[in-house]
Amino acid sequence: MSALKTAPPAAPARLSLAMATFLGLVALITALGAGHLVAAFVGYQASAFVAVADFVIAHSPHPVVVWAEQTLGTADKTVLKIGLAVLLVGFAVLAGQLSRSRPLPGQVLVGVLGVAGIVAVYQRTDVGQLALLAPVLATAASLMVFGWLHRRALAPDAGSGAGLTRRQVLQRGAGVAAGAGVAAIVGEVVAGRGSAAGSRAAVGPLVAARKAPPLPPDADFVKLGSPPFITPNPDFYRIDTAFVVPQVRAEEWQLKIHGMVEREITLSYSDVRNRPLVERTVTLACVSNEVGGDLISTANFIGIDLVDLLDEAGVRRGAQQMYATSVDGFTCGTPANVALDPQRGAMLAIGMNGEPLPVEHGFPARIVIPGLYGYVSATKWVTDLEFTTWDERQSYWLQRGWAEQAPIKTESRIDTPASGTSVPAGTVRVAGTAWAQHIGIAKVEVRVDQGRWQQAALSAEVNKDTWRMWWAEVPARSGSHTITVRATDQSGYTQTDHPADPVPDGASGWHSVSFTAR
Ligand SMILES: Nc1nc2c(c(=O)[nH]1)N[C@H]1C(S)=C(S)[C@@H](COP(=O)(O)O)O[C@H]1N2
Ligand SMILES: [Mo]
Repeated sequence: MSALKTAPPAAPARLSLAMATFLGLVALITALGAGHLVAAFVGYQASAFVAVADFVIAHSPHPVVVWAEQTLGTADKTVLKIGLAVLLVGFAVLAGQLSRSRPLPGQVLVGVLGVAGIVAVYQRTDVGQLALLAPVLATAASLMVFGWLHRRALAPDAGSGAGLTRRQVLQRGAGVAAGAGVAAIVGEVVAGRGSAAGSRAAVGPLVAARKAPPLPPDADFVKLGSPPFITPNPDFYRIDTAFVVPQVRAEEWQLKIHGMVEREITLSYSDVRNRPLVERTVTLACVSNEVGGDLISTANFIGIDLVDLLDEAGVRRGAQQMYATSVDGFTCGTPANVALDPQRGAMLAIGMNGEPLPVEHGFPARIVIPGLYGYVSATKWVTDLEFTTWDERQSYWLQRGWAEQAPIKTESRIDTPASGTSVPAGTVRVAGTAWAQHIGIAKVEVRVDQGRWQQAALSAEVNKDTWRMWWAEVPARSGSHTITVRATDQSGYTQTDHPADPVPDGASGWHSVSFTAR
């Protein structure tokens, strides 16, 4: 019977509420710090906080966004950030408290949040696959730290072997949190230095001397099922060949205009910015858009008139194409006569819907030329414009078999009802959009099954370079039906029903949608 002289302090079977909460918060701080650091290298928008905030913005119902903008103004983003922070702290506290006796329940909650972060980043169109590393590593770090501290806090023989005293756990936890804080700051510095985000944030508001005319109230029929007239920046379709979004800082950006010109011109960002800016409402479309597809969006672009610059450069006769090069090596050939046409409204754009161009849409500067598919007209991160002949240079997509001339085809799309849905039988409301950039839409017609064509109501025309919304009511007895749309443009041309693939110069054909009336 030997008495134990030095009994090890008994390990708690359960963590105190305070300790459990502490561990939850350390796990949260670890995730945010690690995520922010990794995101600085793989894409700023992949940082959990940024991704989740943008996800909320993109998925908020339209009326909520309008309400937030009207009541909170530019403070809406701040309110959102604070709200998210409160929510995350709440989750962290909950994760901690669920795990008073075992780490597993809290880890499951952290894991669920991690998966949500991964989905939010995955759904983004503006970061590459590599960006998934940020939420993945953040979740892994958080799970490890949580499990490690938890086991130490509950382990027997605290203070001597595997276990730690309460004080030691607090010290280690605080140390990890401080490390995560440093990681976040390093991430912010790296992102601010190496990426365009910091440079973009410093640009400030862009105000056009010549603003686009305000939209008429009946420019869209959102309530009836058409898309909103102006596409919010986070929803604007994105197409490019960049795996990682090019990071160009405005201070370092230059545009050179050369080749078959009288005078070479080199412009800096402030050269562009300090000119009187013009704003134009333009609908961009991608040649890869299938019939019924959504690679088409509209924005108010702010920039300068390209013709003014080209006049200063003095483009020589005989120049056939404006061959544009992006920092990432992408090239794009625009017919010179289109770029030089004063009626066309070609722009060197630096702003989009009141903000500097989003990084993924070409910050600091891009080309926007109404009426041509993006691959021959809309170079993002543009740094070089060379006037040359078609023989001399072959742009990226021309080398891959796409057409040299690529005016956007007159097309139309049904947005409501969605394909495969059921609606009450009787009168069915149909709505959508139609476009014939630089010509203008004259008429949109719909028909049910093989019935007669019926004219749809059109929204007010904003300008000929933008899409136009339409709606109609059609009869439908109970059963399955197909509804079809076709547009006629202001040149008198009616959309062909001949289906064509996007290659080589854009898809054609009538869009139709099947639905069931009950
Ligand atoms: N640098 C660069 N610019 C580019 C592209 C690209 O791959 N790289 N794609 C073009 C294509 S095919 C289209 S449709 C438009 C899309 O512009 P958005 O992503 O802003 O919608 O950008 C054009 N500009
Ligand atoms: Mo495109």
